[in-house]
Amino acid sequence: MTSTLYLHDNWRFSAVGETDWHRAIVPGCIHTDLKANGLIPDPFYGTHEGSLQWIDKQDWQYETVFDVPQDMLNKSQIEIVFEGLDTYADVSLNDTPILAANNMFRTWRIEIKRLLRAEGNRLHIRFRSPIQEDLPKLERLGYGLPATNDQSERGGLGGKKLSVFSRKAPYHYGWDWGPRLVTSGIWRPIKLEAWTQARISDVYIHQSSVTVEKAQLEAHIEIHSEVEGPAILRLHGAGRTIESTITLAKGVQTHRIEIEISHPDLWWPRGYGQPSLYTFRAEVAIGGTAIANRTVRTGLRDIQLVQTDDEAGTSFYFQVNGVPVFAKGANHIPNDSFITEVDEERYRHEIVTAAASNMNMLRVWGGGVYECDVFYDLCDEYGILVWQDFMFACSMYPGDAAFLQSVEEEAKDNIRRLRNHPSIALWCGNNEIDTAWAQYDEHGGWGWKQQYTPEQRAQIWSAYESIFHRILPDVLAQLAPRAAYWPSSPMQALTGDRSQHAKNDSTRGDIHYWGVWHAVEPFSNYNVNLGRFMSEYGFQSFPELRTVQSYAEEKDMELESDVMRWHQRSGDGNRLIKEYMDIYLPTPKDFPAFLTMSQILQAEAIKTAIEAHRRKKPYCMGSLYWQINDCWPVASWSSMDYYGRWKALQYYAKRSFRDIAVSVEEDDERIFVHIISDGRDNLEATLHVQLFQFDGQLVREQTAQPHVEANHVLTALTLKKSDWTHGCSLPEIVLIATLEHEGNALDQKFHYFAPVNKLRLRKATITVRPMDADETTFLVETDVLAKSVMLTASAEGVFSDNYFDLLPGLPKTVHFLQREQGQTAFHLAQPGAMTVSSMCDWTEVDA
Ligand code: BMA
Repeated sequence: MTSTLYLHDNWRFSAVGETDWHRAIVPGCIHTDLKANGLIPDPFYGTHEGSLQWIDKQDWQYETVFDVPQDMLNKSQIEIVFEGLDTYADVSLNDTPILAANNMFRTWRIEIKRLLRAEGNRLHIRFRSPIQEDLPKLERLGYGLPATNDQSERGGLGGKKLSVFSRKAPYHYGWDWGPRLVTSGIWRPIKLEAWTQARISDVYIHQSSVTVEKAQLEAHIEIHSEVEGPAILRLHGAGRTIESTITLAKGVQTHRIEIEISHPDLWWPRGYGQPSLYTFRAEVAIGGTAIANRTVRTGLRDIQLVQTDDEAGTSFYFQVNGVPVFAKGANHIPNDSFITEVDEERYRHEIVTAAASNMNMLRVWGGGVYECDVFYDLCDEYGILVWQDFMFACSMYPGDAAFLQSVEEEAKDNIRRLRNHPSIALWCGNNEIDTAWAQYDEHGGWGWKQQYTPEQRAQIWSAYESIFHRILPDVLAQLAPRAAYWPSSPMQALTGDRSQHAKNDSTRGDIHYWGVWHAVEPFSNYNVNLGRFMSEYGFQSFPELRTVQSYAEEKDMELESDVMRWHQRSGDGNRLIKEYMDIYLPTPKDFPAFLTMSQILQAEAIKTAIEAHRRKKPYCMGSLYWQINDCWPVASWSSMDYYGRWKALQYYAKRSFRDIAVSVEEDDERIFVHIISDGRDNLEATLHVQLFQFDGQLVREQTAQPHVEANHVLTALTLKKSDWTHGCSLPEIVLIATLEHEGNALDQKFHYFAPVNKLRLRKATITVRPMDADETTFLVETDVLAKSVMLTASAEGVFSDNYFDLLPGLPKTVHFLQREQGQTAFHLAQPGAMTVSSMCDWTEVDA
């Protein structure tokens, strides 16, 4: 059997050329180690990042000394495994060089038995500065490559954008929501693995066909053997053991075992069924003794990306086990600039948040990292589908042989590591490069190609085609034959002509719609600019005051202060938030109120988009907003801040993504009440529509008994606006649509007849009363319509609902859920000190 020894102890580090050594934490990185030793200040505080740009210009060395137990030394093969080195790393063991690593995303395995001794082994890693390493590559190429988000100026490199030359997380070099902190270090585990005779190096459960009746699987079991001759190969799983006699050869070989499971427990995305999982264990035995084994987990499902022509264009949706799934979710970026700071609890908090927000998909965006195993394990467990980008974003890349080879190896390593995860629905080549370069549209794109000579252009595009149209799809087809590949997000189709590139009115492929925000278009444009699959759209906000206080002092609490501008990386971000706020919301009375109102603004924007996309199902089959999380405390498009604190948007998304949802819209004459079902069963529901004055007086009501068909959108009621609002003052009424099934409320939406800043809101007196002896559940009531009721708690956690509107006579019950370590990320708990307020409290409106 393989025995394993993690080499995470006794590490120290120093700057190359210096003699001072300091304690290091492995896995970790140079920035976190410098900080832990008090050698640099907190990189996220104030403007500290600016003074830390020297770190990436310097070479760093790490070393440890370790012993090896005798039983391990006795094995005939001893390998050292580096699951991730960031990035240019020269490794030596007992003064013999064993590895020169050059790609952060690769795994390295080296046989080292001959170099090992029982005691005092010295493992030394020298990390060459990624900046010094890559500058000559730029010189050699002779021209720069576009890399829109690379903040080279901040790094003291002028216009020299080096991110494209390294296979290293692109966001380390800065992004429009992230700092420039170019790390070096041992970012994933290092271990010794020792074995004799044979080792099972990989088990891939290939799903040849999966239906409700039958799953036909083929286990591909890769064995590394140093012996030859007969052996028994067994596969345990799904309540049986399949055994076959094999003949081992020396070296690496793959054996296949077929498995048939009738009526399998299928893996379903959240909302469609249980995300059932199966565990398979492969075992090799010689002469009656098991010598190697390996366990993997997977879920059985059939996933297809369906692109078929229809009268409107070409579909773009995921079909899981034969059911078309409307993808609801968000884009994910790395949870930290220093990825090793993200422990399992933080990953769990994110995935539990996604599931609790009624999402079923996250997109692992291409400017970050191929995520850690635990991220995908959690997605498997919570039924969250993954749209997986390869790590390329908003840049053009070199096409020399060494670079292409490195990309190919990186793709192999990561596909092999991740291909058993049932949650992965799609592999996508890159983020926004097809659209930015726009090869076939001379005047299209982001103005990149126009800077180059015809020869340079040809060279750059040829590198693009090698990576995204050849290497990545080929490797994927070899290693995960039934997985879907999409060359770039967004794109229309791989046509090789102008119609390849995405547009806001594309009737095929996916769309990133940024007209609202970057082009200051009105929120209502979300209703018209939508396509078959909305893989990005977004709107910024500020984090809450507590979070701002983690990086700013009282004197910085002003939009134009250096610190507030430092923690805003989208050029015009702060101005855009203000501009939109002037259009849609009343004026906040002070800075803390401004922070809160920015969250309401963002939430209102994204709610408009989500509901517009869902109402257009099945034409539109996906809505992933930009972005669920942050990598440091900052103003950004996130719905949850760096500390995992839910912004207003997270609560709005939870409501707008409900599996069975009500959505109200109006035109000049009519009010439409739609019911959107992502459910798998038909429902006989009850729909109440009631019109109230802000003082709680009922003006008019109507009830309907709609038949809600599974997985459909229905316009359940169309009301004549003039009849319904007759005799009312429009800024003082609200229409409330409530959908019920067998006495349970499925959804409730408030709809107003004037923009929020024109509503005649009055100062509300809101009471919050505990409903249980434990004081975890509360009844919230008001005396007059209260807009965006905000509850705060001194404990870290979330409320079951928040930032909701409240009408007299319609009290609301909420409970508090605390974050916790362990199996569930949320549990019912006391919120500690609470406050309650609503929009009138944050604006200049007086009682
Ligand atoms: C997109 C993303 C990111 C970016 C975001 C906000 O298009 O792909 O590159 O951070 O917009 O500008």
